[in-house]
Amino acid sequence: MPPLSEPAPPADVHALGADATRALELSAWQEAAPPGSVIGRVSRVDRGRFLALTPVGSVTVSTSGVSPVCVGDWCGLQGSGGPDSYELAHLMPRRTALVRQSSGARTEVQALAANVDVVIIVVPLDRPISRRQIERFLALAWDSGAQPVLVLSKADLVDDEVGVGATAVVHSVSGDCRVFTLSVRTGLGMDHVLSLCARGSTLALLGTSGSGKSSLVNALMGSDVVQTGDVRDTDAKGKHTTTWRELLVVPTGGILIDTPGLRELGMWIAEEGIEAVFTDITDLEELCRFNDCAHESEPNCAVREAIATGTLHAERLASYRKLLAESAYAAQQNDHRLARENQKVGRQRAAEGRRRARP
Ligand SMILES: Nc1nc2c(ncn2[C@@H]2O[C@H](COP(=O)(O)OP(=O)(O)OP(=O)(O)O)[C@@H](O)[C@H]2O)c(=O)[nH]1
Ligand SMILES: [Mg+2]
Ligand SMILES: [Zn+2]
Repeated sequence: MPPLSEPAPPADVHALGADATRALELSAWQEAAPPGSVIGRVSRVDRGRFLALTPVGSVTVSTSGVSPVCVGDWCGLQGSGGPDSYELAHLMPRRTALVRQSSGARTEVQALAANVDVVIIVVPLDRPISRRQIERFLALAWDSGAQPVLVLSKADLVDDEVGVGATAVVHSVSGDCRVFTLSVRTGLGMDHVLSLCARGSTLALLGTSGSGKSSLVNALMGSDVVQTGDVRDTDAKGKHTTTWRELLVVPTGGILIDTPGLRELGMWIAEEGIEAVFTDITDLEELCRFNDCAHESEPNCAVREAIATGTLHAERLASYRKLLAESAYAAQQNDHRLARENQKVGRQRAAEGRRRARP
């Protein structure tokens, strides 16, 4: 495991991204808590422990089993002397959470980051733009409750013509989300990111491996605090350089969460998040004659009419359907898993009952 960076202790919870309401909530907990308790924000989660930034510095908290916290969580910690002997005493309710379905045979919802205000989706201009991928990242971001922003990175690597073409493609799927171009090499667009990175704001970076997330972190931090990696010559894809999520305090006062490039986008997104990305289609659906219109062969279907007149691309309807189907499938898998677990508990209870019934 790489060495842990030791961040300077922040002066107060505001410096860790708390707004007035959150600060009140935190001090209410602190006042009722026993002496030696401290409030913290989770900055990194490892197996068996997590790190939290607190007004008294960075502390290590031991955990067992699946981590109860994720990066960005606010928590109350109970100290028992020494900087590394804290226990999790209270987890504050999450206002927003980036969640995805974890990879593997079992469908499990995994929180990636909590209490994020702005999700910066980093899309590199040095490889072909994938509308589908952007739609998925957008759905994940909208679903979290945070505000997404699309950043087209590495603008210095492409000529203007390519840049303009790529931007047009991105605008065809971005909906209400702001889009701007960035280069950490030339500084283009850095003023936009910096304006988002103000005190009281928490930003999380999302994007595929090699898209330039960690390079942006370093540019905002003003020094190389996280590792960046090369991309493959053949297809400009990254090599998964960042392997854990980390929360950092930016000199401008904002909080920044770097994340590893998501390997597979088989993520579970609630229907609400998907609908937020496809408001062009959901708006049209309201105009369909039947409110359960499947946009197949029903009469007076506004969606099919829009495709016929060219105001909506058939491909976009296909993306929308595909994401909704995936979401329904994942939800169903989740139900199956719960059902199986309930069955197991039921069997255990029955076995206990039988044992007790024996003389
Ligand atoms: N020319 C140029 N290269 C960039 C820019 N931003 C990032 N890069 C390069 O792109 C490569 C990948 O950057 P990273 O910041 O490591 O990418 P990442 O998104 O953090 O990747 P993972 O940690 O693997 O998910 C590195 O070689 C960077 O130097 C940019 O604005 N211009
Ligand atoms: Mg990285
Ligand atoms: Zn219809």
